[in-house]
Amino acid sequence: MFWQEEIEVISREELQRIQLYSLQETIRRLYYNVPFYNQKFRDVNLKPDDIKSLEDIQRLPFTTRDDLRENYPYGLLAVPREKIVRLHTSSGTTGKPKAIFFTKKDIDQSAELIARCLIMTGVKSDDILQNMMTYGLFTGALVMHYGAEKVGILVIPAGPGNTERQIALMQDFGSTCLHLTPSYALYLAEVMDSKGIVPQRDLSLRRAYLGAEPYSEETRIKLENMLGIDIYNSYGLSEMNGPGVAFECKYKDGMHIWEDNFLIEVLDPDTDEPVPEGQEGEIVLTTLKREGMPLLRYRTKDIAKIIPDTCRCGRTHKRISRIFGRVDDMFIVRGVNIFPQQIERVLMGIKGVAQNYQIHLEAYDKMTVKVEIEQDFFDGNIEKLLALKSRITEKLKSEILVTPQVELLEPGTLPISEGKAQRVIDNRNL
Ligand code: DLL
Repeated sequence: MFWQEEIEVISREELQRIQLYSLQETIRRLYYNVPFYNQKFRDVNLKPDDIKSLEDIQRLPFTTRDDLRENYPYGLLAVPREKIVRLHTSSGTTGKPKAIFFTKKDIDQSAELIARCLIMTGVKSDDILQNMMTYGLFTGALVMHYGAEKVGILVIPAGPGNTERQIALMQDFGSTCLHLTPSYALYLAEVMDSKGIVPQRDLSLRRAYLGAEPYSEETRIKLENMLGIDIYNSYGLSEMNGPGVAFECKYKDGMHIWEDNFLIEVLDPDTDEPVPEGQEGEIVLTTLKREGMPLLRYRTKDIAKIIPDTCRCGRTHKRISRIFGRVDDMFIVRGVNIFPQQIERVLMGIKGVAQNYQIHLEAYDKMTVKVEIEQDFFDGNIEKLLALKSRITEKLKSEILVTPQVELLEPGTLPISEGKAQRVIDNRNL
């Protein structure tokens, strides 16, 4: 089922023709309307007419998060301020947030992309979406909300938190779809379990859309089993509208990136050179349809790869893999590069591990993985507990090549997350 069949199954040649046209148009607007980009073009002695093919994109300057911060608040607008109808921000760990602006047309376009995503997963007019992302400056909830309304389904603007009320809403209104972060989904599943709610029996849920933070295939499988639903991965970032950049279809084998809206490059983060399809690298995105605040070659810092073949669903837009991690998420223990994702993948694949974990970095060579395990393990049988602990330690060691300290905790010990979880607590003085 398609939202707009024509564009979703368009031939690659035609898609590239549209991309080139949109790229040239975007560049012209940036050159003439945004002093920051005008200067960047001058720095490399480039005029809009020099861009004659999609490959020429490699001659264009990058845009970084720091560029967004330095031009905060209004410096990157490509239209008069009066044409802007919405602001979103994305906060990083340091400094000013990044401000992202939408014109009316941008709002419509982002809703259009979400509509494609939802329909792609089989949403029909009788579906009911409980939107458990945060409403407000974060893009997660509002962008999804407008897209779901465009499809014409009932949206429950629940926002995150108050998990018992969330479950009551699901029961009272028969929610069929959920939109939330994976860490909150893990907590939700745990609460349902502790209250004796069997989603398959007591609720009408069919699917959930999980995104805004990395999670592994193991977590998807665990949650699908606990909740008895299909879980679809959703990728996006505020700088590119928020959710709706790339989304899984019903085959759940990579996320289709809407290439008529976003030009994707996958670059080696060290050399900035493109890597071959199928190889991991940093995702770099250029907006092709943005009116208010187009961005050129934006360094997302997210690491993923393009899945080379075409998808069984018939859509011609390329797919990206799960996001492996962020370039800046990586930490080093005893000289070994480690991504939090690797630890998550191992933990969520081990029977007996519950839903929550945290990684504590204490010194250059000391890392503690605190992990909640199922309540049954605290029945006084120390051997069973120790066996689980050594299984977790061994499996982690074989994945990350260093031996972490492992601390087993009862469910409900670690802080819960209703939005993006903080998985790594870095106590080192680096
Ligand atoms: O998280 C937008 C969003 C909302 C996406 C709801 C999906 C669903 P930001 O707060 O700007 O925007 O954070 C963007 O989150 O660069 C990735 O590092 C990470 N991220 C987003 N989706 C995924 C995903 C929203 N599916 C940053 N898997 C991105 C892994 C993700 N990481």
